[in-house]
Amino acid sequence: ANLIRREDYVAPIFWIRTVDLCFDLDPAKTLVTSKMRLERNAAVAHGPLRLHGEELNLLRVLIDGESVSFRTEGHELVIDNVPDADFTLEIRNTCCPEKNTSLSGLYTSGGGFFTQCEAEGFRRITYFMDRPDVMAVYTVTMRADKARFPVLLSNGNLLETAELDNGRHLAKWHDPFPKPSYLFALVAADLVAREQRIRTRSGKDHLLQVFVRRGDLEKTEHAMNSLIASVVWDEARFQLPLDLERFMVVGVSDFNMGAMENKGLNIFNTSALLASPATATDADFQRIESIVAHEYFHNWTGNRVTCRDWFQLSLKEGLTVFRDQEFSQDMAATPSARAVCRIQDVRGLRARQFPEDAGSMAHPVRPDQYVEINNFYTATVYDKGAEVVRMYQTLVGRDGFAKGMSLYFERHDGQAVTCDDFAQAIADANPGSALSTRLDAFKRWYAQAGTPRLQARGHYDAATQTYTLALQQVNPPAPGQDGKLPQVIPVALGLLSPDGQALPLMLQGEDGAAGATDTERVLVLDQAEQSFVFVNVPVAPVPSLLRGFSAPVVLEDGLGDAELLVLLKHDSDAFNRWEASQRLALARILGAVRSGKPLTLDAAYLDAMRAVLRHPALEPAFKALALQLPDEAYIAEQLSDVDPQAVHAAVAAAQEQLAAALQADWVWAYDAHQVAGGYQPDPVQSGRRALSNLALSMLVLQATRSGDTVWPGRAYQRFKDAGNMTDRLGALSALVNAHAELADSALARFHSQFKHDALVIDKWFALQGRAAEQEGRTFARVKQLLKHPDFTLKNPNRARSLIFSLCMFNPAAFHRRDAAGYVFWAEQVLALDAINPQVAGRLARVMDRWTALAQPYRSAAREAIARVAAKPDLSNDVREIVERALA
Ligand code: HT7
Ligand code: ZN
Repeated sequence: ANLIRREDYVAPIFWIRTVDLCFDLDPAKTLVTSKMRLERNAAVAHGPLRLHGEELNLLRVLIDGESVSFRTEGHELVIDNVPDADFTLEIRNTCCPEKNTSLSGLYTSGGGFFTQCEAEGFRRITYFMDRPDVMAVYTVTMRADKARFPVLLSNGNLLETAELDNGRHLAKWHDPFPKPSYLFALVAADLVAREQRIRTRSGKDHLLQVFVRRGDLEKTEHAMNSLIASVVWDEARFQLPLDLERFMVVGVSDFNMGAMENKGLNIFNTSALLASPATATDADFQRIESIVAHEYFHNWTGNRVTCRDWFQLSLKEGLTVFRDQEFSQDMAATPSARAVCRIQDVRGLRARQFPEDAGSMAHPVRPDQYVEINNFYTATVYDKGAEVVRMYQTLVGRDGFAKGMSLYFERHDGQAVTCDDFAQAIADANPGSALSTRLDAFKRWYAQAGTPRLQARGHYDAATQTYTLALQQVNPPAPGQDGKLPQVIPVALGLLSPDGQALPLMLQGEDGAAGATDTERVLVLDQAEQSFVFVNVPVAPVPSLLRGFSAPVVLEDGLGDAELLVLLKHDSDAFNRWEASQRLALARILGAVRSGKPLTLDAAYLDAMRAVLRHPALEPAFKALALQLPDEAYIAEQLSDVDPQAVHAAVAAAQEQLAAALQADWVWAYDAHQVAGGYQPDPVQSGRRALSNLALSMLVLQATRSGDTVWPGRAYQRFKDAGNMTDRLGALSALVNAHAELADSALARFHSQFKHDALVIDKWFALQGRAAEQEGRTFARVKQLLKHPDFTLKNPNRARSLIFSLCMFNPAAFHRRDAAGYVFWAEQVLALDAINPQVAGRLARVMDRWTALAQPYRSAAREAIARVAAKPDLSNDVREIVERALA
C-alpha cells in the first residue's frame, strides 16, 4: 500500500476556483455533473491535471466545452493537455449510493441521501482535486423525487426551488465561502425541522434548524439549546460570530463517527443528536452538548481556517476539542463542576490516548506518514492535540491565548495552513512569554510520539527553610523515534503543610514582591533535569504537582499513602484531590496483581473512601468519580506483562470489598441523593444520579454476593419505575453486572419496552457486551446476541454497541486464556471490512497493545492478528493497522 509522507507535500498545480455541481438523485444510479473553473498555480512547475475518483462511472470529460483525451492511473484521472490560461472543466459521472455501505461519499440511510466527505469521501461522488488546500466556491443543484425526498439541503444559502416533471423537484444552493471538498455536504430525505431564530450580539439575525426523521422532533430540544449556547459562547469568549444566515444540523442513523462540521450543514450521528429524558442518559445529554458545540466551533477552527494537508489534522481537531472542553467547563459553571469536566477529560485521555501512545499505532500529534488517513482520527490527534493547545493557554495565560487566536484569524482567515502557523500566531501575540522564548522546543509536542514521564523528588532543609524540587523528564523511544529531545512541560503546583494548609510560594532569587503570597504557580520544565528552590518554607511540605493535569505526562513523584491522604483531604485543586483517590486505589490493585496475592483493602484506604463519601462539602459528582476505581485499561498501562484476568480479578475484589465495607454508607448515599422534581440534565442533578446509581450498583453487588434479595428487588423496582433513562439504565446495569437473578427478566422487559427506538436498543446491546465477566457468561451471551434479529453489522452504532463493547471495553471478557475472544475479533474485523473499512479499522485497533500482554495471551493475539493480515483483499484501513501491529 501507498505510504503518504508529510515531507513530500507539494502545493497543487491547479486551483479550482468555482464548482457547479448538479445531482440527479437516484439511489441506484445518481448522475453527477460538475463544472469547474480552474487556474494554474503559477508558483508550481507545469504538469498534467490529476483528479481523484473512486467507485465512479465516468461518462464524459470536457475542457472549455470540447472533449479531451484522458487516462486513468489507479484512482486518478489524468489529463495531459490542459490550457495554460484559466479554463472550464466539465465532468459527468454516476455513482451508486444504495450500494455504498462504507458510509463515505454519497450513501443512502433510512431511505434518504446523505454525504460524508471528510477525509477523502468527495472523490467517491465525483472526480476532483480532493485535498484540503484546494478551496472553491460551490453552487449545488439537486433534483429528486419530491414524495420520497421532500427536503433537499446543501451548504450555504438556498437560491431557488422549483417543481419538475414526473413528481420530481429541484433545489439550488450557493455557499459564498470558499471551502475544501471535505466540507461539502448534501442531504435529500423525508425530514422535519425544529427551527429557532436568533439575534446575535452583533445584531445579526440567523435561522437555526435541526432536521430529523418524523417522530424524533421532540428529541431535538437539547441539541438546539446546545447550539444556541455554542453560538453565544464563541462570540463571548473568542469574538467569533456565526457567519451564515442559516445554520443547519441533520441527524442520520448510519454514520461512521459522531458528527461532521460541513459548512452550514452539520451532519450528525443520531446518537450524538437525539435526547429525551426517557431515552437518553445524563452522559448522553453531556456528550450531545459537547459534540454540537464541537461541530459548531469548527466553523472557525477548521472551516474559516482549514488544514493545508491531512498531517495538520490536529490544527483543527486538537484546537476544536480544546474549545469544546472549555465550553463544557464554562457551561458547568461552579468550580467543582468544572473540575468534574476536567477529571472526565483526563480519565478519557489516559484510558485511550496513553495506551495509543505506547502501542503499535503510536504517532506524533502531527503524524509524519500514513497509509490511510481515516486511521489517524485518533485520540492522539484529538485529545493529546487538545492538551497541547491547553498548554499554550497555560504558558501565555487566558488573555494571551485569546489575543493569539485573534492574530491567527487576522493572518489566516480563508486559508489552508499548518500547525506551525498556529504556533507562530500564539507566540507572536505574546512576545517575551514563556511560550515565545521556547517556541521551537515547545513544538516538539507536535513531533515526538510517546508520553513523557515526569519524575519529581522534593528535599526539605529545615535549617534553611528551603524546599528543593528536582524535576526530570524521560522521553522513552517511540516507533521510529529514539534520542528524543526534552519537551516544554508546564508544571502547575502548590505546596501543602502536613495539616493541609496551602503554603505561600517564593522561588530563590525572587524578591518578596514577585508573587510571594501566591499558593499556586506554574514552573516550566524545558530541560532534561532542572531544580527549583522554594524559600521561606516553614515545614516539610506535601507537594501537589501537575495541578489540573497541566501537561499530558505520567507523573512519578514517589508520594506514599500518608502524603496522598493529605492531598485527598485538603488539596484546593480538585483534580489532584481526585488523583489522590485514584492513586491510592491503583497502588493497592497493582500491589495485588504484581504479587499474585489476593487483594485486601486496608482500613486506612476504606476509611478515606468513607470520608469522601460522607464529606459534607464535596459535590456528589466529584464523590462518584473519586469512588470509582481506575479503568482496567489504565491499570494495564502500568504493567509490563499484562494478565488482563489478573487485573480484572483485583479490580473485582476491590469493588466487592468497597461494596461490603461501606455498605451502610452506600445505603445512606443511595437514599440521600434521590432527585426530586422534574428531570434536568444539569451538573447538580446528574451528579446526584451518578452517586445514587454508583451506590445502587454497590448495594446490588454486595447483596448478590451475600445471597440477600432486598437490594436486587429494590433495583428491579427502580428499573421498572424510573422516570428517566439514567436511573433506569443505572438500575439495569447494577442487576446485569452483579449477575443478579432478576437481570434476565429486566433485560427482556427493557427490550420489549424500547424495541422501536434504535438508540435505546443500542444501549441494550452495549450493556450486555460490557457486562462484568463471570465464568465466560458475558462472552457466551455476546456470541448469542450476534444472532439476535435486531443485530446487524451494517449499522455502525449497532456494530459498536455489541462488538466494540466486548472487544474494546470489556478486557476480562475479551482476553480469554482459550483465545476465543481473539478468534471472535478476527472474524468480526474481516466481516466488517467487507462492509465498512473505516469501522473495521477501528475494531482492528483493539490489538494495538498485544505486545504488552503476558503469555498465553500474547502468542494467541499474534496468531489472530496474523490471520487477519494474511487475508489477501484487506482494505488499506485494516491492513495498515495489522501490519503496524506485527512490525
Ligand atoms: N471532523 C469530523 C471527522 C469525521 C470523519 C472522519 C473520517 C471519517 C468519517 C468522519 N465523520 C466525521 C468530525 C469532527 O471531528 O468533528
Ligand atoms: Zn472535530
